[in-house]
Amino acid sequence: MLGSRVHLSLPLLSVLRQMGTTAARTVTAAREPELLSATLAFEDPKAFQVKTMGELLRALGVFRLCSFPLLVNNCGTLMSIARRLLGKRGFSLFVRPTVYAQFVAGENETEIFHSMQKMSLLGLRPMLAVPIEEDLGESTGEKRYENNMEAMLECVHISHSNAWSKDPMMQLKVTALLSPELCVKLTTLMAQKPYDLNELIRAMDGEPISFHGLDEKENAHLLCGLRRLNKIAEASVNKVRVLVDAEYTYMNPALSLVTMAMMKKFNKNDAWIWNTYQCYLKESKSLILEAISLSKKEGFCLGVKLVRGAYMDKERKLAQKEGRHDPIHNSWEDTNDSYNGSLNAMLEVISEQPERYKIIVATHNEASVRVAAQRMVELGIRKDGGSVCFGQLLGMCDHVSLTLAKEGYVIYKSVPYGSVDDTLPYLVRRAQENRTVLQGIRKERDLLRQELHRRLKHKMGTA
Ligand SMILES: Cc1cc2nc3c(=O)[nH]c(=O)nc-3n(C[C@H](O)[C@H](O)[C@H](O)COP(=O)(O)OP(=O)(O)OC[C@H]3O[C@@H](n4cnc5c(N)ncnc54)[C@H](O)[C@@H]3O)c2cc1C
Ligand SMILES: *[C@@H]1O[C@H](CO)[C@@H](O)[C@H](O)[C@H]1NC(C)=O
Ligand SMILES: *[C@@H]1O[C@H](CO)[C@@H](O)[C@H](O)[C@H]1NC(C)=O
Ligand SMILES: *[C@@H]1O[C@H](CO)[C@@H](O)[C@H](O)[C@H]1NC(C)=O
Ligand SMILES: *[C@H]1O[C@H](CO)[C@@H](O)[C@H](O)[C@H]1NC(C)=O
Repeated sequence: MLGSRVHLSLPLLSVLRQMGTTAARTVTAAREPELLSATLAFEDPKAFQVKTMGELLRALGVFRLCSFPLLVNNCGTLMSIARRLLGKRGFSLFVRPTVYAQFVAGENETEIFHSMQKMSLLGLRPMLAVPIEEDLGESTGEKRYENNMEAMLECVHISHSNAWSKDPMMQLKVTALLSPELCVKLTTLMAQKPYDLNELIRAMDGEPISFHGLDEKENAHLLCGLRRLNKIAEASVNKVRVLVDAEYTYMNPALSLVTMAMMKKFNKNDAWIWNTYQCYLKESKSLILEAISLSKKEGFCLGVKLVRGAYMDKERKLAQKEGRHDPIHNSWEDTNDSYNGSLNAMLEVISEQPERYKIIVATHNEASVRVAAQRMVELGIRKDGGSVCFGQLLGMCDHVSLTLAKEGYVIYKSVPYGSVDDTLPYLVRRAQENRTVLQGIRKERDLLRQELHRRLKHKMGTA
């Protein structure tokens, strides 16, 4: 008995020593899950040894800016005023070396190549994202959507054609290929009478289906949009996993509809198309359970990107304005519980069929990451098996990502690329992520400072 305990603990002990903890002596095999949380303490400033001095200082500066609530809460307005006052070039001169460099990989393949290569050396995998964003009233004709499709096809190409791509992923925004207005209309129509997945699939293959409730023009646009989605899925299947983003509640059902159709068509043997679930929504848990049972009924593999959700303020304001009930959980704690519940539901089906169900735990929240890692041990899910992976955004919480990579977990960094103007709405949202900004980043800032001090001391010691 004692022998087996010692045997089981040895590899963990050595990990603990590496991480510099002293808790090792109390180790027993029965307490393995707690041990694991000790190794995932995310308190090791060594994670930042790989950063250059410039990167270290930049990160500290940007996070310092993010710690002023006044600045953060009005960041959208400030950015657009600065953009108007300074003009495109002047604004770019100011934003590029700071906020942009922190959160965006670059404008084109040449520029992103460097940062991707470095990431892959650290054991991080890329999840490229073309930040094309649209909300209602911003769309302009079929040509624009065709251009967006070309940009996404290029993203598929960049994602899988380089040495740094290992089982690559990319993000896809449906509203870049199908007008947000139509997505809203489909959402309303679906509530009255559901659409048939098979009809959508036939439309993807080019059949001129006429969908109920749409006029001729809308129907034609839907057919074009479905063909665009089909083209991207065909280009990426067996090469790049495509993770469809969740957006606003008044269009999400339509986005899920086309995503489910793509899953049914392309996910026969493996999850190439994934859908996103936002746990800040009161209905998120039932949506996930629905997706699981649909995948069983229709026989497709299900990939899930689990996030808390990025559009809280806008959703709340809109619901208030329209006198609807708030679709977002009442408190952060409720969102947190909801995340835990959905995570658990997915991990349980994964432990039964890891080849048919996959999840990316897309969060910067250390507690959520630890809970996931703990449940994986309890359920016997392999950390390097690929059915459970983790995701963080480029430039955010590198201490979490680098620790996970070091511990052998599969970890992706979401990497947006594009011009300053195209990535602006994305940058504004990053600054506004309250909790992460105010808590997680505070810790990252402390770790960055420790690393800075260590280097300065080292420099003075050798000088
Ligand atoms: C790889 C990746 C992909 C992503 N894709 C998407 C996507 O497709 N769609 C999308 O919407 N977002 C997406 N995101 C963004 C994600 O939603 C945010 O990064 C996330 O909300 C931040 O939460 P957290 O778990 O990292 O941090 P935490 O700090 O633990 O949580 C902050 C989040 O909790 C929620 N919250 C905060 N206060 C309250 C409150 N008072 N009441 C209720 N809820 C509250 C909000 O969602 C807030 O963003 C993605 C993120 C990553 C890393
Ligand atoms: C990539 O972008 C940079 C900066 O805008 C530019 O200098 C460079 O010429 C571009 N390279 C290509 C191949 O487009
Ligand atoms: C959030 O949820 C996790 C489980 O996912 C839990 O460990 C943690 O204590 C929760 N935090 C709060 C503040 O409720
Ligand atoms: C997380 O969810 C699981 C299952 O729903 C539950 O057993 C567990 O107690 C939850 N953990 C926390 C910390 O809430
Ligand atoms: C979070 O941001 C919102 C607006 O973006 C703001 O009203 C709120 O005060 C912020 N919360 C904290 C704790 O800074």
